Amino acid sequence: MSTTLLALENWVKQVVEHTQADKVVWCTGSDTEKQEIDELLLETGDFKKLNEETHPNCFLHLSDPQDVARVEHLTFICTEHKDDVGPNNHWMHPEKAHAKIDDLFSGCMQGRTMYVIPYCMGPIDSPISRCGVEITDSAYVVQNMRLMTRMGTHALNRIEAEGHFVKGLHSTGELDPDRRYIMHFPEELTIKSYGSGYGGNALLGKKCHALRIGSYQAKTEGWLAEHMLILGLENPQGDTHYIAAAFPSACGKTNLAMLIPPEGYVQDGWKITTIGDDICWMRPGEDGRLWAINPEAGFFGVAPGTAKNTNPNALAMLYKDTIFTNVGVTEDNQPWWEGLDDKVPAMDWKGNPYDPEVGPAAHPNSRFTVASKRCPTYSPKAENAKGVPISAIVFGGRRENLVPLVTQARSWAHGVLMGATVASETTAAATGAVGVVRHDPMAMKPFCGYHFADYWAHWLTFDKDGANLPEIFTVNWFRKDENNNFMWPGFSENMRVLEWIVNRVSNNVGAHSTALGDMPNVQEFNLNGLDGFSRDDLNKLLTVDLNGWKTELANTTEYLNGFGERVPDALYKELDNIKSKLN
Ligand code: GTP
Ligand code: SPV
Ligand code: MN
Repeated sequence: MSTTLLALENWVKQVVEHTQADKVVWCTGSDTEKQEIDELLLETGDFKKLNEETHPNCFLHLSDPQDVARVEHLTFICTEHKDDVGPNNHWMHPEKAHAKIDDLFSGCMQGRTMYVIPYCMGPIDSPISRCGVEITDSAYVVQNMRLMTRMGTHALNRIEAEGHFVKGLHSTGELDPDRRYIMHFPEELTIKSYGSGYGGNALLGKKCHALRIGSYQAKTEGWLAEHMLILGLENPQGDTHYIAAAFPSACGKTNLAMLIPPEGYVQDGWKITTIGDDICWMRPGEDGRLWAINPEAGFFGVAPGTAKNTNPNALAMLYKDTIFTNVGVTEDNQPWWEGLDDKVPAMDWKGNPYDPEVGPAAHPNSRFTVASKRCPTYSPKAENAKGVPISAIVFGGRRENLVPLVTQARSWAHGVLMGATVASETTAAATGAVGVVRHDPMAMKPFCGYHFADYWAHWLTFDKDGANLPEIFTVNWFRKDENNNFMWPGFSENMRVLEWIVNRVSNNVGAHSTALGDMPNVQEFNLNGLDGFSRDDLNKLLTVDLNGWKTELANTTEYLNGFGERVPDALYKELDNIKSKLN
């Protein structure tokens, strides 16, 4: 027996019996364990060693080509009542779901090793943190969980003391897309995932626990589990504001979280520190503010587009102790992806000689896994048990037209409406068509574990006596001109928008009111040192296209109507208010 917790011991025994695993390994999180599993992965070919001189302790993993992204059509929320999951989720009755997936798990680990990974989402000593145990037959998953969570003995100690945990059962199965399911049982705090080894489908602490199960728990317990980065922005006076921002998958969270401000800002004393890049758990503190932690301990970031000029902090952390998944490699065995530099890769992500006629060297959703502490701007505050107080919440999406660069909500309820009505172009982070505009409220479309209407109602409950809530904003870095070029330079220049946001929070800058909300006065917006971008250009990014917005709001109304009577009246009131201002 490797635990004093009977519930855990019994569950592990039962899984061994059911899956017929050959061998059970209880993960401790030790360095020796890491090395042993690395060696095993090298032996099986699941890891390939990268250039030890340029990239010490870095490995390449190439997935099955049919298993490279989240599979939303195979992801289910399984609750007693169908109504509870809403039109935003696929539903299956728990009894049916268990039967279906248990059948797949039956005997699936014969001849395989089963790893038991106790993990803690959030700092080990934080009351906001929550623990889980993932059982998996994938050593690759173990090595990713090692970087992405606080796993091993410390987590097990906390689980044994608390007596409860989220159960996550995972097997790569046959990696057959027709024998694949990602199932969540929020009422049982249980996850079962079969047939995929890819990130969000397989690292169960991340989207499955921290967002789908987490959002369900957060609703019942009075907190928020969100698909948000958290950054600290220190101004030249030395005050730090924490900003949480929700953008859909592959829409810029990692980049913004570790942004290095433009030269002039750095000289003036502005500084950005990183708390998290994907998930934020926050709850009201005694002072009425929302206090947030990053439940993760690492970054599972998009590789393509990561370069010296876009995200130098990411490059600085990626030359060591990193797992690369589905990238290409150069002749001298260095990881390579589109946008990195002008080298020509030798091998593509399928392990074939690189041929630009065939496709990109790196899969568009290729990823790096690296510990947060490798990030040069990683903030020691990320380890705070209490979390950090949030001054501003930002919602965003990828929209090539219509949506302005930045807008501030008039109130909390208006901000909740803004979040609820975000639409964004789909990306390679999930299987399916790319570039299709779809509604993605609060960037949670694939991740909210219950009915969206109840989720918006939950958001609205935070506005109560004694609350000291963050200001809410929307942004869009992705407007394009008639030549299909991005109109806003983005990346480090997004600092200019962050400056406006914190100045609004501390009442240091003006704004003008529009139908959509408050927007920067073009003359006041800091464009110092930004070559090739004029006030006219800025004006274009801040214009409200009245007719375009009338159509957008008609779509939005139809979308909200799709959630039926559970949609809070307050959202319709805010929507009507915008409509009347547009007329
Ligand atoms: P997930 O990990 O899937 O949740 O994605 P993410 O939201 O963290 O997105 P990430 O920061 O990895 O960016 C995704 C893609 O968008 C990358 O290819 C980036 O280079 C690109 N990107 C990020 N920020 C900007 C920006 O400000 N402007 C433009 N044009 N592209 C950006
Ligand atoms: C996302 O898709 O939002 C990611 C990657 O952050 S995954 O782990 O697959 O969810
Ligand atoms: Mn994400």
